[in-house]
Amino acid sequence: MSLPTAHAQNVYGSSDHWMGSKLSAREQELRSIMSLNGDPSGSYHEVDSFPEGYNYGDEDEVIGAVGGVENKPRILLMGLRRSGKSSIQKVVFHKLSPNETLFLESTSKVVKDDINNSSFVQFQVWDFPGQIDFFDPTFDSEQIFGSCGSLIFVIDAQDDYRQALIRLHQTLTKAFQVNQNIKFEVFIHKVDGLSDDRKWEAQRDIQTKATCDLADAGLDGLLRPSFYLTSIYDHSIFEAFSRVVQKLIPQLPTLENLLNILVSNCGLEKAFLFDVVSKIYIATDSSPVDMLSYELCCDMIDVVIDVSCIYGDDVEACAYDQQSASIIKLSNGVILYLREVNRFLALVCLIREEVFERQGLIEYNFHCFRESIQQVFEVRRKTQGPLTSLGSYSDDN
Ligand SMILES: Nc1nc2c(ncn2[C@@H]2O[C@H](COP(=O)(O)OP(=O)(O)OP(=O)(O)O)[C@@H](O)[C@H]2O)c(=O)[nH]1
Ligand SMILES: [Mg+2]
Repeated sequence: MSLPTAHAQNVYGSSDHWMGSKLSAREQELRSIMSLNGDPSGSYHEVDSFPEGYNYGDEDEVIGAVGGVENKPRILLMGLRRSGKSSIQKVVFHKLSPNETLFLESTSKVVKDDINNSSFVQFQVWDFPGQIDFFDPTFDSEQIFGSCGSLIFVIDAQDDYRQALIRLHQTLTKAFQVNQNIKFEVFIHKVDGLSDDRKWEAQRDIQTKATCDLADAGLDGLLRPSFYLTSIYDHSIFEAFSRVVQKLIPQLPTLENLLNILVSNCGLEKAFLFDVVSKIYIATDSSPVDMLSYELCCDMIDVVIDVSCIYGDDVEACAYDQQSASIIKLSNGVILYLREVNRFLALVCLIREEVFERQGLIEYNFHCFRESIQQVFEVRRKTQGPLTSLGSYSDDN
């Protein structure tokens, strides 16, 4: 059902109005956010073509290699041996199936992985060997922690974690000495093997002990790590990584605001802005995220890509393009709605069936939302100067 544009305009104003007033205010805010965060290394590069085979390629590089990846925000994966660092990186960014991680070899030197799937999501993941020694003179902590955005410390919750807690404390304090702007994240990992009670117990125990250690070192209040329960065998690792990545996106408040406007104007239950390749959500509206909704949305992306790959007319064509859209009706009266936002991002929403009767309004507001996202890119292109042209982005869309 499509509603006349005139009606839509009466209710929501013109496209310009919906966007213009909001964005001009947001634009100012965005500029200040960007200058505040002022990350000169910036994740602002020209958008590349969709990675082949819906993957980022296996262009892992060893530290010291030269190239354009050097100045992107870094996410460091640290933790004891066999805690699951490489598995996390391979499952989230290289589509390795969790069972295949059983055959991963132990990492012997730092491996850099360039994640370059969209202009909003550009960073490097550095996977460290478990046996790294901070007191080794060859360990250059200035270089490693200096321009690091996030440090993820992985703890194997199925193992005795006393040693891991000691290492966690050493790692946090060492990194904090060098760079006080790092976002510290602790993954309490492999929780698939634990009962719910043991999961919460492990989280409480690890969180309390880590916080006490920091308090003893006089760092409580200064250094506040976030804790997540994760496993590669369910969506928890994607959800946790989503929240880590979001903290590195300076435009997050703008994106959240746009999603909030969309949700309230259309009466949606929940809306996620997904990076299609990794299924990381780079923003969502401000209502709480429930894991089931997130999993449903992830599954929907898989279905859309799979159906498109199998039944698409043109075998050569990309399985995700401007025409990509899908509506899936669930038996509980909820509708899953997916629309392409640009070649890397998709909007995935949960909508109640009765609300979806006003599909025309939803479509109209989606177009306003899509335009707004492009304007956010445009603002960034202007503020970043001619070197990081994102023009191709909107042209292609
Ligand atoms: N049950 C379970 N096992 C996991 C999970 N994540 C990783 N593993 C297993 O943990 C083992 C070690 O994983 P790796 O990813 O090699 O660990 P690592 O931290 O990179 O180890 P090093 O490179 O030696 O430091 C593998 O057998 C994985 O299959 C998880 O979420 N749950
Ligand atoms: Mg490893």
